[in-house]
Amino acid sequence: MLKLSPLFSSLKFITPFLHLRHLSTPPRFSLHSTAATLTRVPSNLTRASSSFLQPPTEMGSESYMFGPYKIDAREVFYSTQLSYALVNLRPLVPGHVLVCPRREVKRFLDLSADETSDLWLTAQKVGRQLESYHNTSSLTFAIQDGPQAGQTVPHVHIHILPRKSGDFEKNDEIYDAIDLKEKELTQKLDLDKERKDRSVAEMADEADEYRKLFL
Ligand code: AMW
Repeated sequence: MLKLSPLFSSLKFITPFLHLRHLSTPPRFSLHSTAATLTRVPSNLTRASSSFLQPPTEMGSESYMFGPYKIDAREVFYSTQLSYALVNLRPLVPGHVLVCPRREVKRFLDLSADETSDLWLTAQKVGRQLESYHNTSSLTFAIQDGPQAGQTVPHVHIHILPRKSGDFEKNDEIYDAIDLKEKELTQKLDLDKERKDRSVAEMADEADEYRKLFL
């Protein structure tokens, strides 16, 4: 059975800080408009039929790169010829996963039409399964496209986060949590213990569970 990181129990600890952060430093932009931008799916994709989705590929011996990181194949739970989905090293909520193009592309704008279609259709498929698996009722899809948008790994990735009532004090605080830099977290929140990288074994266990959802 999937064992969840102790980080999840720290969310209530994170949220008061996020709340204070809003009070002390007014956002330079509306979180609502950011959320809308982050989650907007290209209109041509809303009409796409599932036939555009590349068929799933066999997994096992393949190698995957996530920016500069070589990803252990055991952490990947779904893949097509153009995209793959992996569990997160430091998930913010249960089921926080990433969907990436196989090609190492830094910016969303650099994806081909086929890669863009496949990436979002893969995200849709993964999101549907994880929402159900985690017994949640909503999903956050987010891309931080470029370093000034908060991207820390220079390889396009869609964050998928199953959401449920009360997971964050205010819904949009999830975007702050995605954006918070490691340094800021360790300095201000002393979350070293909770935020430490998960082991390959723990991530592989989670990926094993999710892989069964796509058989
Ligand atoms: W970004 O700030 O670039 O939008 O998000 C990077 C995400 O990638 C974070 O959620 C982080 O936890 C995750 N991450 C970083 N390195 C790895 C890795 N080697 N394997 C899985 N997830 C990773």
